[in-house]
Amino acid sequence: MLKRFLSATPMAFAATAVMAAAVIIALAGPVLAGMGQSTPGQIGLQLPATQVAAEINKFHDFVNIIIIAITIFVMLLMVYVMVRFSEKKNPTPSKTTHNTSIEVAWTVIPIAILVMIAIPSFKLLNLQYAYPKPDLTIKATGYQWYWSHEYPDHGGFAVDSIMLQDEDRQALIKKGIPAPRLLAVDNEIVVPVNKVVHMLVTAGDVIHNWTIPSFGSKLDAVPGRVSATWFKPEKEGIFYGQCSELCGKDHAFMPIAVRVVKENVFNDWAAALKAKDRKKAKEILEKVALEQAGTSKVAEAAR
Ligand SMILES: [Cu+2]
Repeated sequence: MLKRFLSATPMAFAATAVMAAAVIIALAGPVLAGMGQSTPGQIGLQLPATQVAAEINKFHDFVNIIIIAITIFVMLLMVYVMVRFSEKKNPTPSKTTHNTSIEVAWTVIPIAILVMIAIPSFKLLNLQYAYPKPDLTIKATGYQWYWSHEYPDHGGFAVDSIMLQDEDRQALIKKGIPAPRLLAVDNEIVVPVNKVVHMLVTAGDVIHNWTIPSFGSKLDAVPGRVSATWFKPEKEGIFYGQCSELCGKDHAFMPIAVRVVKENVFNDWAAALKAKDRKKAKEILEKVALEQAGTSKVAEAAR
């Protein structure tokens, strides 16, 4: 009996568990996720806009399938044992204390699962620390409670991003520019599409954290230390993040907004800021924001 139970039942359980896990991931993941910001009812990660974020999403789904499969497998096994080997159904219990093959299996299978997880995990780490040659470098400094972004290779101008209050958001929304609550800022960071951006991240007072989930970027901003990450956005649009290190009373109100635009638009914007023409830079951005809002509406309607 024990032999038959060991050979047939766990295999069937395992197969059911893996299939159920795969179905849950496939249904819940991409359907509810948003691009560049979270969406109501979202379950999965935000949709990726860089290769690193895409790999993080894949790795997350892969590990989730394993987790769900193991949970379902153990649960079914416990239910089976409780029913099949209850005192009523099995009045004289077996005196077995050792079973070499099952002991080998419960040692080898977990090791194999960990190796299966370790290989893509190290590959992903390697990609995150690859630092391809930069086309652009931006230095982000976190302050209580806003972000300042310097462009050292474009004349060193700086863009301070302060969260928009409701009145200013409504003014933008009236113009047709989306300005989500707790995410929209007065001065967005602008980067060209398909270019490698090196982010240098530091802080001026306490520890903050610079992050854009759709880029797969998250880095502590530590006073007196400069950390680095990189991203290469493959999609145009607006991508939001929020300070992710508890930094004081307005921690929840220092969002990060990165606008990814065509290279010529970026060049015009950077040239305007270099010439200290903030009004022109703002006009360029508003125009792009309107265009991008239009295309995302068209994309939504086509869905
Ligand atoms: Cu902060």
